[in-house]
Amino acid sequence: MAASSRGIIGGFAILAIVLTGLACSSQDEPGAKEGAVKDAARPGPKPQVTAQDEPGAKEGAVQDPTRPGPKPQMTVDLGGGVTMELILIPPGTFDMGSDKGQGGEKPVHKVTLKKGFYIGKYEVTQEQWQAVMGANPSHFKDPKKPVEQVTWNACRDFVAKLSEKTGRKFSLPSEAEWEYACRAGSTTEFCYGDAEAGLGEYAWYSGKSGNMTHLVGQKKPNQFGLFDMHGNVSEWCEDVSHDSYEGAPTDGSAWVEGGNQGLRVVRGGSWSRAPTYCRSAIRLRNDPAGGGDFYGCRVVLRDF
Ligand SMILES: [Ca+2]
Repeated sequence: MAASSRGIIGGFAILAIVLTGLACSSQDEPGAKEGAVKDAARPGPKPQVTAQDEPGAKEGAVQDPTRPGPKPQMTVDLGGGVTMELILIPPGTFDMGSDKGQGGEKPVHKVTLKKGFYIGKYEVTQEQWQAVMGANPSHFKDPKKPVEQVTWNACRDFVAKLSEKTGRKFSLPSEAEWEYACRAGSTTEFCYGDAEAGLGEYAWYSGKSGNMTHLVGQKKPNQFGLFDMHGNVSEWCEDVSHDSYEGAPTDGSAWVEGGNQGLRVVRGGSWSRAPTYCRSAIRLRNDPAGGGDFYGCRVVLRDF
């Protein structure tokens, strides 16, 4: 009897170890943290699949194309055969910043985005900029390359004119929206992990870019299905630059009070930057009237 009991107890112990092991491996996966959408964090290049759940959709829910609600992707017609694709990012909570990064990336703090939002699947391209603004200021000319040599001020003009043209209210992303979208459930230095060695699969960056921009969407997307969040062109965000996250909003809104009012934030690094400047948490900044051939943007749509 005693031996049998030990056997049963032993069996439970083994089961507990197995379950514990499973729990640990699950937590190690990107997206296993609170608020992350599990489907969106699954490995594998299935962005369309990962983004199909609507905000608040339960894991494993069967997709029903007839049910009401925002669609996982949206295509905006800009006329002349030019379109812009957006991807719906689900609401959630994430840890913004990095304890291992530069001062401005600290302290790591929780941010909760209560509502989903659409964000550009790609950086704004030159043909999109041309369709909205009637000109193309870029140095590395190609309709399907990201627009560059655009200032923060010019990008604000772009989203205003894009809003007029389409009747939808577009904005530049907040830093929090940008980082949440870039991380796509990951807690690592890059959307795929910590190793700089893997960056070439996801990004055009210094030493691997041929010292130029590239057509958008050529590298792997992140788990939300977004391309070129790391590298290609750095992306202007709405926020004023702050030297740290002390006092930062925790609701995902742009931080435009206080700080260095003469500087705006750029995110994600570019074709001219080393890997560390392409990390998910890195915060760079510049004069809103400044810009070079490594500054571009990506749009968000919050009202839908
Ligand atoms: Ca980029």
